[in-house]
Amino acid sequence: METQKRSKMAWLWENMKGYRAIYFIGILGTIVYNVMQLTVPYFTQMIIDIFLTGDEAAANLVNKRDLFFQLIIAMVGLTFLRTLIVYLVCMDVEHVSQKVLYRIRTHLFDKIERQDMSFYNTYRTGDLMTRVTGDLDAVRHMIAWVLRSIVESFSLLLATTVYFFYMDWRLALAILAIAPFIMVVIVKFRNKVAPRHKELRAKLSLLNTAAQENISGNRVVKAFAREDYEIKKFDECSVDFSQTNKKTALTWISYFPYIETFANLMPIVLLVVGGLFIMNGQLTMGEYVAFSSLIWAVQNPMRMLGNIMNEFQRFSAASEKVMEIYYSEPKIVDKPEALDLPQRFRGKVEFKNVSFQYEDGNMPVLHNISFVANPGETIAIMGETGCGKTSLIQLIPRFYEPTEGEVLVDDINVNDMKLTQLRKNIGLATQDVLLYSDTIDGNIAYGDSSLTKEEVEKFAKYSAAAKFITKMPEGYDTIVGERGVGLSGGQKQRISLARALAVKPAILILDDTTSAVDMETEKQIQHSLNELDFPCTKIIIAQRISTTKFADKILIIQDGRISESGTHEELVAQKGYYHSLVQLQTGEEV
Ligand code: DUT
Ligand code: MG
Repeated sequence: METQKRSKMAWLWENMKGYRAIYFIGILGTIVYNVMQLTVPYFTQMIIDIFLTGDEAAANLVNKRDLFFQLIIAMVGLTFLRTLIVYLVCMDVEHVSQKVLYRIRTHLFDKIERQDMSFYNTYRTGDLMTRVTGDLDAVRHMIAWVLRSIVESFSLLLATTVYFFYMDWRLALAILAIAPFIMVVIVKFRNKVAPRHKELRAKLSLLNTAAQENISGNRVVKAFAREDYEIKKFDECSVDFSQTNKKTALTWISYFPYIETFANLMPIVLLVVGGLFIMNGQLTMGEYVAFSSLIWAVQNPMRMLGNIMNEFQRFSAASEKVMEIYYSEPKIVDKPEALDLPQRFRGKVEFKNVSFQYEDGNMPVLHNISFVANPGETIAIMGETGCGKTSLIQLIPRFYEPTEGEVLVDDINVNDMKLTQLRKNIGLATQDVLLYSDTIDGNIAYGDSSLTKEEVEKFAKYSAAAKFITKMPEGYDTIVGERGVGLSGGQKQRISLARALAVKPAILILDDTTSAVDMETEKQIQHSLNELDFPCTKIIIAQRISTTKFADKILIIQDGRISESGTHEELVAQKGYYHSLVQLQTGEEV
């Protein structure tokens, strides 16, 4: 996989393109303000050695008064300057991190949006949500904090080391001899904490999925009075997540005493070795104070490293998830040699020996399907639930590709067409109606936002929706969908039909779109479908004879095979499945 090929840091670096220079300035600033930390102890050392201790201290205080004040002013001035640099650096890296975050997020959403149908069968919404929110934040944190902290720790450590060696290399060596022990502890910690973060990330995704599914599926929960059960289930996820969180934190806590012990040994070494050196006259008092006031600059980076390592592992676990989507490619894409067909299609649909199996399925769903729908014809598809009707029509807009055979539109294999050109010619009303949280007007005009108000109303009339829409308090401006006014199943179906019609498709596909409307309304819809003011081939999945009766051809699907095909009269005469359906629905002997 591509994810493995590219390292996480290289990926991050790639996405920092255009901001690398200004990020580098921030990093440079970080080095500068950390090295500047050494100036205060340096001046302090000078003040002590010149004005406080030594034989000439009293005389110097009189003779070199100016120098004394200059040193004090320099100390204060540099402190202010340092604060200013810290502020600017923080602004700088924050800016870069937000820009990079925005770039990755946009790319990620783009990827998710363009994925195949099968992608959505694989990934759960809650998991995808985690990737575009929490995981991305870990990536941002890497740029805004982790990398900067690494530079901060190392520049401080390095500068202090150099300064220590400059003052007295023996004492410096004695203090720094402790550092390797701390490093060993930190590497051990890293190995322990890495799997914890992976686990934590997985638990977070489960938690988000549970929340998302419960919120969007709350009606089902209510219908079955399963609130308590779901609350308990969520609580289990929640407890699990917080326990894993605690475990991760405890991992650090269990290593912390070792690091603290080693870090606290440093001042003791200074006290003992430094004390001996002063007594022997090898070290001035000023130097001792400088050592002592800078010992934190060695201790702190050591302590920080644990934290940095922790955050680094969080980034590592999160970026892996982000990169998986970042580099994912939909399988169903335009071929490089795809034909350019900008004209409106005539609307001929042909299946030639089509067989199909879902990637994750273990059995073929469609077997050897062949039929032709000529431009303008109406083809009805009927069959028991689960026989493969929806699967069949999903091959026309190339949501999936047949495992065998060909699907042709206007005598061209759909695989050789450009996806947008193909799909622009198809109006589809799916079996599960999904409306957006938008006005009714906005929902109907979803496929073509240039639609005028009059046209929207016309299509609402075609789908027998105009009457109930005008009765609503705000008519076409009523907000529907998640937060809006509730609609009945049949009302939703009719809006979805209007939406499919509004693109004036050459091929109209209706998947059980009138199942929830009453007979009378259905009749109206049928009438207007015959009177459409644009040419259109109709492929209609339905259960009712009344819907399919007047079709040019009726296909009966049984277990993924076409078992009967012909007009109403022909099929009734065959006395097969269709015939029994007619008897069942009309209650008459025919
Ligand atoms: N199936 C899958 N994966 C999917 C969708 C469906 O394996 O993503 C299976 C389930 C079923 C068969 O394919 O056994 C046919 O499903 P389809 O949805 O095509 O059936 P239908 O004829 O549309 O049934 P219904 O009338 O209930 O809508
Ligand atoms: Mg179906």
